[in-house]
Amino acid sequence: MSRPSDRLRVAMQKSGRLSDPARNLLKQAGFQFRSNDKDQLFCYGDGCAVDLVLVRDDDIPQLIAENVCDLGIVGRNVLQEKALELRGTSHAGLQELMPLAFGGCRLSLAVPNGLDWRGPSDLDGRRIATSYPELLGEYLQARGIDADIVALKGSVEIAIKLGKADAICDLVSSGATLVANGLKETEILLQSEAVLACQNTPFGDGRDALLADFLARIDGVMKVQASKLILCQTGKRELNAVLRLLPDAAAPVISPVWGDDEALNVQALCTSAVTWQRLEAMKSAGARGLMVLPVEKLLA
Ligand code: PRT
Ligand code: ZN
Repeated sequence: MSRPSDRLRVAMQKSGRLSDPARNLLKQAGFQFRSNDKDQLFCYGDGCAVDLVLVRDDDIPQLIAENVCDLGIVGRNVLQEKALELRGTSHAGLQELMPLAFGGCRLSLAVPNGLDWRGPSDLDGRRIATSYPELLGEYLQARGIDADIVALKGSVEIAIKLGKADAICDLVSSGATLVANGLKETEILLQSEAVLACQNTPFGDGRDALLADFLARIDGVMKVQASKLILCQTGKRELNAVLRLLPDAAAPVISPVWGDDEALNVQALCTSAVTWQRLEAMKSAGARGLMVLPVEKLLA
């Protein structure tokens, strides 16, 4: 099915863990929509060439593969599972364009607490319940493990109690669900987060330019979210020790302090986490008056 080439259609989760952060991301990137009513399934872009389609997260990869939508915001777990499922069919291939730093979780194997776990080969001849049969199948095959995959749509964590499986392969975030069900995490198959997905070939029409602009804006928002401005003073002799603690600051600005020949001002734009531990280490290295400021907009 061909798509109009003068607009981008973005699929995202209608309601669930990813829907609010996905909407916020688009809002921060300056995209607005005519209806913010969550019951509406199609939201027309207001003053922009981007429209929204609100669906279940599991449907997003297929909508992209079938050309119904151009882009999607979806968990890497769902994207990779569907990409494996669509392999060898006539559907277009899928790719991850950009990780989005929310919806973090991992796809893991878990077994009952009482089981003595020696390694993945313990699963030989066992039954494993999962909603991710493709990813699990690929993992088992790569290790030559012959186990039965019990595909379930939900409630995977109780499959062992129900006598349906000996182990499970499910998403884990805090780990509280596993603990509540007497299970322990043994192997991580996939680290996941929300990602921007699309087909793995260029559109070959006006949407390629729209996509480039869309990505530049999303990238700008991601960089701002990760960026912090650090201001402090330090002595000339301590400067190098302080700068060593700012390896992520591309070009720190160093300037004199009025009336104090031995002191310097340091201004650094940091692109990774500025933790209390890091600030304490900077103080021990000779930094004074440390101040951390959020960044609102960045234009490189
Ligand atoms: O209705 P729809 O199909 O759209 O939504 P859904 O119910 O299928 O998805 P939803 O909203 O639950 O999750 C959407 C996406 O969020 C997932 O595909 C993941 O990419 C991501 N995500 C992040 C998670 C979790 N964290 C998560 N903890 N998805 C599910 N869980 C579940 C997990 O399955 C388990 O039951 O939470 C439980 C474990 O959580 P902890 O914190 O106890 O470990
Ligand atoms: Zn779902």
